[in-house]
This record gives sequence, C-alpha cells and structure tokens, in this order.
Amino acid sequence: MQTVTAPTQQSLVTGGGKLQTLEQFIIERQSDVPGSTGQFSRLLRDISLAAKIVDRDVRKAGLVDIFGEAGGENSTGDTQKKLDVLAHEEFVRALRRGGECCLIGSEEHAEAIPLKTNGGSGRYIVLMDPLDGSSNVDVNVSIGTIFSIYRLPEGCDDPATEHALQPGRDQVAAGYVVYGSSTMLVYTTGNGVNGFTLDPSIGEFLLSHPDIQTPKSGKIYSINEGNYRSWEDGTKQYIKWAQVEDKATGRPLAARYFGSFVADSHRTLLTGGIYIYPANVRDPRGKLRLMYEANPMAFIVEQAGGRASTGTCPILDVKPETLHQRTPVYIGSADMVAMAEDFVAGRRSLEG
Ligand code: FDP
Repeated sequence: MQTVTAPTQQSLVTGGGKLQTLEQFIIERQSDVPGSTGQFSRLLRDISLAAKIVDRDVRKAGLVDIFGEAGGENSTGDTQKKLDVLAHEEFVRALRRGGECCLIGSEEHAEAIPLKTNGGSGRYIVLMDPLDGSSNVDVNVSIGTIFSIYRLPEGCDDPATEHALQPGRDQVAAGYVVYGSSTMLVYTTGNGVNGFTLDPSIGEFLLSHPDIQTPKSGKIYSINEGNYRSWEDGTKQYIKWAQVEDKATGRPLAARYFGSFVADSHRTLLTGGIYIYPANVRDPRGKLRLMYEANPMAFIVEQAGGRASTGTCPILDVKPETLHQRTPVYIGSADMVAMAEDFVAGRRSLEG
C-alpha cells in the first residue's frame, strides 16, 4: 500500500512558503502606491474584521437561535433571514466604527446609509450583500458576503444614494467572503486577484491563493435549470448545446448549482466554467443585483482573466439607475462566456 505523508501545518496554507496575513499583505501593497494615506488599508481591515465576526455567527448558527426567518422583507422583497439582518448589522457597525467609509449601500436597506464618521474624513462608499445565498443558511450550504468599494466623488460632502450609482468600471476594489468548508476572503484592487483563508486557530486570514487566474475554459455550467421554460431562446440553446456529446469540445459539460452566488462564482473562478442567471419571464432583468452582486464579481472575474457579461454587454459597462437594480449575469471562463454571448445574440445556434 502506498504511504501518504501528512502535509505540515505550514504547507496546508502556503505551499511551504512564508505565512502572510491579510493585514501584512494589505500594508505591503499600500507602500506600492506613493502618497497613499492608509485609509483604504484600514477600510479593508474593517471589512475583514466584520467578516470574521459573521463567520463566527455562521459557525454557531445551529447552536444558538439565529437560523430561520427574521419576519421581514428586504429592499427587493426577499424574506429576510435572521443571519441576513445580523450580518448587515455587523458590517455597518464595523464600517461605522472604522471611520473610513462615508456611505453604505446594502441589500438589506432600501436607501444607502450615510455614516457620520470620526471627524467626517471617510471618503469611501461600500456597497454590499452582507449575506448572499441566504436561502441556503438553514441547510448548511456555503453562503457569502460580497462587497464593492467606490470613492465619494470629489467635492461631495453630503453622501447620498445617488453618489453610489457609479459604473462598475469605477470600482476601487471588490471582494467576497465565502463561508464554506473553510472561510475565504478574495479581493481585487484592479491589480490581480488574491485569496486568503481564515485560520480559525489564530483568527487571521492567510494568503492561500495568490494571483488567482480563471482557466480560459472549463467543464461546468451553473444555472437554475428549473427556470428553463422562462428563458429567452439564446440561453436555452446554449444550455442544450452544452449538453450535446462532442469529444472535440469536451462536451457534455457537467452541471453544478448551489443556488448561492458567492459559492457558485468561487468554484467557477478557481476551476473554470460558466455561471448564468439570465433574464426570464418573471424577472425580465434577471434576479441578481447589479451594484453589490454582479459588479463586484465581474471586477474580480475580469481581473482573473475571465469575462462577465449581461449576455449583450460587459456588466462593468452598465450604467446604474438604482441601488437595487437587477441584471442578467453570464460570468466565468472567457471562452465560455463569449460562446454564450454568441448564442444570446443569435450568432450561433444548436445547428451550427
Ligand atoms: P438567495 O436568494 O438565496 O439570497 O441573489 C440571491 C441568490 O440567493 C443568489 O445567491 C443565488 O445564486 C440566487 O439568488 C438563487 O436564486 P434561485 O433560487 O432563483 O436559483
């Protein structure tokens, strides 16, 4: 029988290299930018602190009374779970206390929330889905937090919802936290994508996935196929095409769908593939929210060499109209998303 050597504690996370905490990494990157004041680094530190608190709550969820519904609806009419509300409050508290953020837009709040920061110096806007995939909370499937960061426009001293309505291309940074078999924080500032795994024994995020690159193509499609009949024709044809057997193009593709955008996107980012939440008859603009789901994920995926589209144009080019607007999403490996766009545009069909 073959003997397998157990990996050392260090090699589990770093491949044997030097351990680097998220905080060390952020400080190192800050010194690459001449004249930076440290505000942005402190903002990321505040976000990672809130993520650790939410992680703690998620891990305890079966033991204390935080499973189940909170008894209300959020800004877009979804039933709020207790953990949705808790995560929203933890992020708002951490950002308020930190003082670097002047405005928060959250899935759980109809209007953006202006913050009276320490001395009023905070110039960053944070848009977030504090707990994405909450219909999975009670059944122990991975969930997440998504965030998107913008600058308050120059000359504006009275931050309000309209200042948050900036196109995805103007994001200063974006990231997500996935609370899964381990907890990971993945983020970009427009200079590549890096992933950090929470080591619960020391309470630190450690660099575990430096410079993430999405494969140009993959073997998985991810979509809620129960909605098939309500999609428009191009998406129907793309999925049928993905199911056809063809050795040369690696088909049929496999289907995987958690129903948790962060978890499905995380898998797609690391292993390649395509995630789709298309427009449908019930929701002509799809289901996912542009400002705090699609835009941050699109920024990350593009930075990792992938592609993110509404089916007809890059997500990052969509002009925002409202904080909670929805958009169709086709995201993942560049070649696969380009192919899906061809189907949506009618440039390709099942026949050829
Ligand atoms: P949820 O409603 O559980 O919060 O945008 C929210 C989201 O989950 C995504 O995380 C997920 O991918 C999608 O909705 C699931 O929607 P369907 O149940 O319609 O597939």
